[in-house]
This record gives sequence, C-alpha cells and structure tokens, in this order.
Amino acid sequence: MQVVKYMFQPHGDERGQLIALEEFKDIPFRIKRVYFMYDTLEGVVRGLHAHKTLEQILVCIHGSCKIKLDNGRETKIIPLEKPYEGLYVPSSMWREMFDFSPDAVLLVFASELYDENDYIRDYGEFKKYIADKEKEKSEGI
Ligand code: T46
Repeated sequence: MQVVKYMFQPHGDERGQLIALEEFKDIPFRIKRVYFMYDTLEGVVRGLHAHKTLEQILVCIHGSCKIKLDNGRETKIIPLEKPYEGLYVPSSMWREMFDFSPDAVLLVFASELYDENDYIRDYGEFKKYIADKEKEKSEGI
C-alpha cells in the first residue's frame, strides 16, 4: 500500500510559523468540509469505518496520534505528529485513529459534505465491498 503524505510549506519568520492550504494546490480536491477532534480520551480508538467516495487529508496540528490504514489487503500505521504533514486517506480505505496525546488536535479536510450513507461501519461489509470492486475491475465492468 502506498501511503501518501503531503508536506506543507511553512511560511516562517521571526514571529513563528504559518501554513496556508488552498484547494487543488496544497489539498488535491475541492474542500467541502473541515472538522477537527480534540480532548480525545486516553485509550480511545476513533474511526473504525471506511468511506465509499470521501477523500480526506488528516493533519495533527497539535500533539500527536496514529492512523491505521487498511485497504482490505494490507494495513499500515502512520504516526502524525507534525502540523506541516498531511496524510491523504482515499475512498475505500478502512481507518482507525488511536494513541492520541492529551493535547492532540486532529484537523480533517474532506472532499464531501457529511453523509452517513457514505460510511461502511462494519468490517465484514468493508471486505465484501473491496472484493466486489476488485471483481468488477477484473471483469472490466
Ligand atoms: C473520518 C474520520 C477521520 C457530524 O455531524 N458531522 C461531521 O462532519 C462529522 C465528521 C461527524 N459528525 C457527527 C457524527 C457523530 O455523531 O459527529 C459524531 C462523531 O462522528 P464519528 O463517530 O463519525 O467520528 P470519527 O472520529 O469516528 O470519524 C471521523 C469522520 O466521521 C470520518 O469521516 O474519516 O473522522
């Protein structure tokens, strides 16, 4: 599995750092929604789902956390601990967020508005979804 990380350009000077993100330039899609999570309790695992169409960029702008990505064949764990690093999470990818530091703020840029119908929240269903997609692809559908 290829993990895609974006390294954002900090505009630093003697006052500190600033990062600006523009759609189609720094973020590879139209940004329809931004959300963030904070005050995550110790030991909590968030996510535990995949999306059918949603693409996202995750940035841990304060503190640290880990992201587990699972494409149905392989899993990878990616630590996020720099405010200038963005992790791209494509559609059809199971994700889990865990190991949040008490001060972690995880900011997410999303390509779509919130839609519960886009979620696959059952792991067995996710595996079937991936298998069906691969079958369609191999049959040229
Ligand atoms: C994802 C990972 C990285 C809304 O009302 N609007 C929203 O835009 C979002 C994201 C959530 N909500 C509500 C739905 C739930 O009642 O907020 C509550 C918590 O959402 P959820 O349990 O889905 O949160 P996570 O952290 O498990 O997952 C979120 C995103 O939902 C998901 O798309 O990829 O972060």
